[in-house]
Amino acid sequence: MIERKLVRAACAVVRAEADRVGIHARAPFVTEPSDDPRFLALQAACFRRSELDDLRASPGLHALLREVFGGDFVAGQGDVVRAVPPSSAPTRPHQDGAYVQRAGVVTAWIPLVDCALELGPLAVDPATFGGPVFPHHEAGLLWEEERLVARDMAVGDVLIFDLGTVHAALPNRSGKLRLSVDLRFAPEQSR
Ligand SMILES: O=C(O)CCC(=O)C(=O)O
Repeated sequence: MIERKLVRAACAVVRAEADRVGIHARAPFVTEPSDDPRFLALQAACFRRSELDDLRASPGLHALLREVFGGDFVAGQGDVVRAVPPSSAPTRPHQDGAYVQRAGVVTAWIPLVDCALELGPLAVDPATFGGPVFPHHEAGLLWEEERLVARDMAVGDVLIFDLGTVHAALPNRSGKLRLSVDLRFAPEQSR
């Protein structure tokens, strides 16, 4: 469990910056989000902010990382802030290990708002946790949808997975922005 006050503070920053850079519920991404200048502007604006640093340093999150993986973790290994309007193409199935070179990196996917299934949370294939990384094509991995599991998530929840875990986002079918961050951490001893 992550301290809710840290999540709410980060959420206020991401919501305000999304609004400022023009990411609104009625203005979906028509390309890959990372090809949209608003997405890049959001990253630049948010990661200067201390509220995001406070979330990366969350004692609750680091305690969970220690419990799941053992040892201490270093933040800032390729973080992404997401404000996903309805009707944007959801993130396709992939493994972070196809894109992240550093061994042992883990991802904490954190909804910044209560994230029921209709808001498009992340889905994972639990059977792939700890497994090998498969070759990806340009659009990710072809993966059977039935293998992906998602749950309603609430502020304070976190989904933690490793470089081998196949994951994808569900479509955002709500009328609202889905606000989340993916924070990446490396094991302290791999520095
Ligand atoms: O939030 C998303 O849409 C995708 C997140 C993701 O792919 C990740 O956390 O690695």
